[in-house]
Amino acid sequence: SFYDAKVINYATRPIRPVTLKELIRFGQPPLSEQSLTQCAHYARTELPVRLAMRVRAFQNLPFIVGTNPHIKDIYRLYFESFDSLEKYSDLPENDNGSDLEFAEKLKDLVERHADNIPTLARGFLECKKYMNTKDMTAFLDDMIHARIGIRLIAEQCISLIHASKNESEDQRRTSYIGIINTQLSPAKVIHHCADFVTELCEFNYGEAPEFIINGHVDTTFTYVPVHLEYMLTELLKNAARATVENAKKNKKPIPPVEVSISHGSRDIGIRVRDQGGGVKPNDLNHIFEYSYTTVKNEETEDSNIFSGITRLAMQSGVGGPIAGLGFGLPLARMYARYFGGSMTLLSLNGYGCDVFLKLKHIDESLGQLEI
Ligand code: W6P
Repeated sequence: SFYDAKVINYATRPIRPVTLKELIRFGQPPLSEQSLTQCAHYARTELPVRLAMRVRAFQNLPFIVGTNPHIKDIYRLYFESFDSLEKYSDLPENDNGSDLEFAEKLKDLVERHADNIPTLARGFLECKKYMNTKDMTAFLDDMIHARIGIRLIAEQCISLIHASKNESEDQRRTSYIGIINTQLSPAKVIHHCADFVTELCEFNYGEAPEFIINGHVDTTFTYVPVHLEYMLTELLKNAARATVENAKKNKKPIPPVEVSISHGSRDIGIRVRDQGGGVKPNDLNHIFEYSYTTVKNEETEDSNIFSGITRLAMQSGVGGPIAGLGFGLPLARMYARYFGGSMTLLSLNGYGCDVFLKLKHIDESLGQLEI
């Protein structure tokens, strides 16, 4: 059809990777009309291509999988988003009269895609008998990776357009360039996440471990704060849950969770150390898999969510947009890897776990990082 041809036309264009350096350059204060126009132009031309590629990825799923209502919903959402942004892609580069309207459009898009991952998780859980684990994992890895890039481009553009429309003394003084913080303090983010997890944990279990934060607590680096918050919340939740459950099981007092920060020559390192009893060797290989991949027997969705390994990858018992679907840890590692970092878990079986989160100083390798 006419629409298929249009999608294919866009989906087969090469994506133009943007470096983080460039994302920062777009918004280097003082914000000039020209750099803003460049950012808006980049978003207007790049997002339809990336959205069209997502549409094609859905179209290439096995037919029966595409008929699942959850998956069909997300497919439609991508299709509609592509369709609504495509008309902006042909505007001349210096036509910035419609920037605010475009920013509103992007905001709407970002909001409408907010629940994609839990919805996809449910969809694939229902379809797992029609698709092999390898293909499903590849689809989800691809989808989630692309989603991170699409959201970064959209949110940077929204943020810069709004900043330019109400530029004040206040904004000129902050360390933010769009959604990027050039002076992000790991210690502060850890404190913030630890407070949140403590509350969650007390609500769930009636008690919570103490969080000890040490190492290079005064260091700062350039990073996307929401990414770091997501990863740390995920790690601290898992560490806290293992710690409390293990202490209860052994009728022992709850030991602290220790979070250490290092500022190395290439990486910012964060080690989360718990005494939660560790992970069984058999489960260790599955801890970063999407939950459904570890479910071997034909269980109902509910019993699957709350059984076995899924519990490890589960967010907390309450709230959280992806609670219970076992996407928390694979997603956290995806964020870590996005800018060249890593997330590794080591288990001292019977005692506890160390998780090493390493994030590249983007300041020092700005040129090579692509989104
Ligand atoms: C555990 C399992 C886990 C996952 C992620 C982070 C910490 C921990 N601790 O026992």
